[in-house]
Amino acid sequence: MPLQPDLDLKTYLSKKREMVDAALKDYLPEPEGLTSDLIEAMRYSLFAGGKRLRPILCLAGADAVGPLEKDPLPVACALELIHTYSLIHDDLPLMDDDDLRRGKPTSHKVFGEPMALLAGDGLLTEAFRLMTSPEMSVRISADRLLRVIRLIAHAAGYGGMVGGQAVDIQWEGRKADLQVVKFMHTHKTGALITASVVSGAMLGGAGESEISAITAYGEHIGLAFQIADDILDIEGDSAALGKRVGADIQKGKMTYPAVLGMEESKDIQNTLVQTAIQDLRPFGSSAEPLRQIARYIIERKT
Ligand code: GRG
Repeated sequence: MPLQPDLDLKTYLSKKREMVDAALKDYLPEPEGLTSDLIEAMRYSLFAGGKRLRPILCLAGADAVGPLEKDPLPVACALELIHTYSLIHDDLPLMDDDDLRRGKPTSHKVFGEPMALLAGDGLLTEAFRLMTSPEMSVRISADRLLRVIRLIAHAAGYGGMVGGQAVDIQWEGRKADLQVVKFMHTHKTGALITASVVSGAMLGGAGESEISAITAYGEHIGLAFQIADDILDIEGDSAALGKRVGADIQKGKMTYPAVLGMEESKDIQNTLVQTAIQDLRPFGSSAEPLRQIARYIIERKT
């Protein structure tokens, strides 16, 4: 896709989303045989209408450093599988106990708790199978691919998303300070967002200085994304979001607005986005999608 400074983000996002959706349909098996209910549950959440932000960040990270179009797709889709698994597990009664996600009944409401748990497990493990598919090793060197997989495993695991979720659960209903809330946000949400854009850049052939710049960008937008999510939970529209608002306050979750107030939280998210855009200074117009995505992250309504 030719990239220009006057790029229309809406068109860019919808083209990438279509590309990801088509690939996901291709990669996921059809429900059949004895495991058809499990596959149905995996597909239900995956195709429930997410924004596909993580795969798009992966593709945009690759676009920023090189003209490759197709190579990152299995990794981009794997990121969405991991994200979807985390949402299914997060919605379970033993965690956040939510009935609605992406505007639809949550997985356990439709398929029951055991099948929802297994659908999440199935998506997580399939992500790693996808990243190691022969398609990936045709043009990406084994060293580079291993580095990408290790990065994503770290971001999804105890050192990232799972670790952040554990701290989030342990601090529910307790008054946390900014240091703890920042830890939760950067791990629970920020880590996978950072890994998404960095993995794309790595697959696109980025050198070490480009990887450092993109990592800084990812960390800044990752935290901004979760602060925006905190704000949407207070000021957002539940119909547009496809989930109930006000849940954080009701569950006694520690958020940026709860610790710092709304005005300061908005100032911080704006500063984070400006910093993220500055992180991209080494890149030219090829990074324009990433610049615009940074702004979109705090302007979004869903
Ligand atoms: C259960 C291991 C485990 C982890 C859960 C990410 C997470 C950790 C829980 C999700 C809870 C939540 C609502 C976090 C806020 C940030 C977030 C990940 C929002 C949803 O992401 P979007 O807005 O969703 O990208 P869509 O539906 O567009 O894909």
